[in-house]
Amino acid sequence: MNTFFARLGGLLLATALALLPGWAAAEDGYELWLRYRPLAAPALAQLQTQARRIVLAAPDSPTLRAAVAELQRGVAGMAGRAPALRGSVAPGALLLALPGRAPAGVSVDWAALGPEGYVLRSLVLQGRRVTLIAASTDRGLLYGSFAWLRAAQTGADLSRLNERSVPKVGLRLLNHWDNLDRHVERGYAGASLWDWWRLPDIVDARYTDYARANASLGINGAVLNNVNAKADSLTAPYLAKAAALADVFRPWGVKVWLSARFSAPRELGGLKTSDPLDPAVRAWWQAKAAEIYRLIPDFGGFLVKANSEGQPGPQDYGRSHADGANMLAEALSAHGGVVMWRAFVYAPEAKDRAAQAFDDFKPLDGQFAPNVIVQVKNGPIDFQPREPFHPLFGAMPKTPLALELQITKEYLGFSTHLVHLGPLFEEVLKADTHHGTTVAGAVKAIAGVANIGTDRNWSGSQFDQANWYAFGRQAWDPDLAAADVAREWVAQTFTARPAARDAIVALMADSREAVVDYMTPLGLHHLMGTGHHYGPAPWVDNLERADWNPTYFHRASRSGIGFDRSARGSKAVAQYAPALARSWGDPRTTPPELLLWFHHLPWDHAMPSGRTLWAELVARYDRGVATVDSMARRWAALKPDIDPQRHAEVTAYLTVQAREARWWRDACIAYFQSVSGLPLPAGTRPPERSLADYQALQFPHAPGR
Ligand code: BDP
Repeated sequence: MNTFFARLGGLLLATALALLPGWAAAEDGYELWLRYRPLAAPALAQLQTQARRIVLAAPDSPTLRAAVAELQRGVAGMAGRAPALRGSVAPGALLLALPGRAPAGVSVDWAALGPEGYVLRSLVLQGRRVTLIAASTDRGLLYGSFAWLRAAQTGADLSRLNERSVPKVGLRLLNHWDNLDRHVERGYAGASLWDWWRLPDIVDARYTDYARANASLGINGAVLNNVNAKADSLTAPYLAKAAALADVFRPWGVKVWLSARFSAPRELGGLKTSDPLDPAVRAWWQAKAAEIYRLIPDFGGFLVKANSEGQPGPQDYGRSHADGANMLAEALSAHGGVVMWRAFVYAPEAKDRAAQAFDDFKPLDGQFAPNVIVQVKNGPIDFQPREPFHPLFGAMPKTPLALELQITKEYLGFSTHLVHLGPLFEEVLKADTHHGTTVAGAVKAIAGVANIGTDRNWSGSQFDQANWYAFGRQAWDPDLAAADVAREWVAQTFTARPAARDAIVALMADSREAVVDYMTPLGLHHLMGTGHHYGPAPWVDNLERADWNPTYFHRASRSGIGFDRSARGSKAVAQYAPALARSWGDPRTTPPELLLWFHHLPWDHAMPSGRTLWAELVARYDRGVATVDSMARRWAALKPDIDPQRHAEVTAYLTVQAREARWWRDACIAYFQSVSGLPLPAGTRPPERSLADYQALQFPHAPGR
């Protein structure tokens, strides 16, 4: 072929690809929400005038350099040319300013910004229109830079910025349940990112991208290893490996933390005991802390799971949780470190598993050292599709608390089911404890059990990235609406076109209630299969511990269903503030969403809908299935708006989810019907298979165990 035409053809093809909204690039999800794809007019022209150069009114530092590099990368991606670093204020400058360095005319209440807050402001300075990014620290500038990039990517008017943001909760951490062999407990996104074997010599470039992504959300710490910890993490070779990661994370404001095994003094130190009151044990931890801080001067501290599910702890020596936590706190305090002591405890002899953490920890209020934070799961059982908030929130006024959320969806369909967690996070963060504060207002730290692994898309599915995103953004500002956060994520990740963007946001919003409906409606909980927690197994009643059995939680019989936690039952409802204890203690004033969490009721109990409880249960299972079907239809209609690679991927996942929502519905209805002995409500589709068929399904190799 004539070379002229060949060239012309190539040119036309290149032009056509460039016109597609960013689809020419591989869309495998690796770039997360930091894609920085070319903007279209008029946003493009605006960006070009608003980001012509970067001017620094701040001393050089690795964090400042990270901020500048990210701004340059973002603008280069969106506008085609990176803004140069220049010394003087000129029109269209992005001015990064710290107190004492800002040019005349900049007026900011620096102190009110604290160590992490920032201001983004469009203003006229010395007669020139510029954008000010101001903060009290270089970390604040980093967060402000990411906020500006978010504004640019989501289509905000960059000439009229006026935003001030200060995080409401100081510690915002990911908890990685990662083992040293790279298996991730409850991980559904591949292996652990941390290549402990090759560290510290080989430092994967992905560690930087991980830290960038966290910094873009304001996540400022990462616990690297599983709460079911091995003492090995505290040995010199592993500390050197952790230090190498800390070096990568540091410019991005992400501190390294470690889960500490309570029996380490015996296991590593050769001591005869790990008794927290033993002077040699205390000395061992002090020396260990000093060793860690020599390697990692900004080490965050320890996360500890003690006397929980077989882990060692102070009670092995007749000591209390406070004794154990305070000993570690003492070792860390000289270095500014913190102990996150988990309250996830339940003993086989407890009458009601949901009640135990409160019973054990509430009496310890006031006994913890100031640098201990008690870390409490969002609900009293274990990361279910819906739980009431944990009664400890607001009930330990003298103890700093942390809220532990689970981003990895252990009980919500792993990374296969599209379930957006923003609404779940919002529900708990904004819950009114009736102790004069919301849950978010009652905590000093928010931790999220990470859903991150070596999968190209980081989280196992495209939409699971949104759960990492939502966690970070809602931890930074718990007052944000989950839907607004989802809108930001969609605009940066899939499309900023309003109709398509909002359709995706609506689908995400529906997904949370859908999973509650098709798995555990009306306050039911823990009906999942043994060990793996994936599919339905409400019939299981033969496990080693009663409180691992689904039958323990739903208590269904011929006469009714539900766990009675009212005054007639376990009385756990009395752990809530009086106003809540009253309303949740009475089935007539308990919201249907929590009904069977707190009450055991006859199958013919009349529901607000006019149906019997039995008919309502079936209707909710049906509604869950119908919602997933509608999510799949709505996604299919979005095909023209989404790049082919990710559209196809999500479609495949939704197909699995639709099939498995039916599995959940059919297996649960088949089982509950076998117990209630009631006919299916008129017009109900009977389960596809027999109860025995569902009961026979086994999943010995499910991931994450
Ligand atoms: C449960 C998980 C288990 C964790 C435990 C915990 O099934 O793998 O070790 O919680 O939080 O959700 O300690």
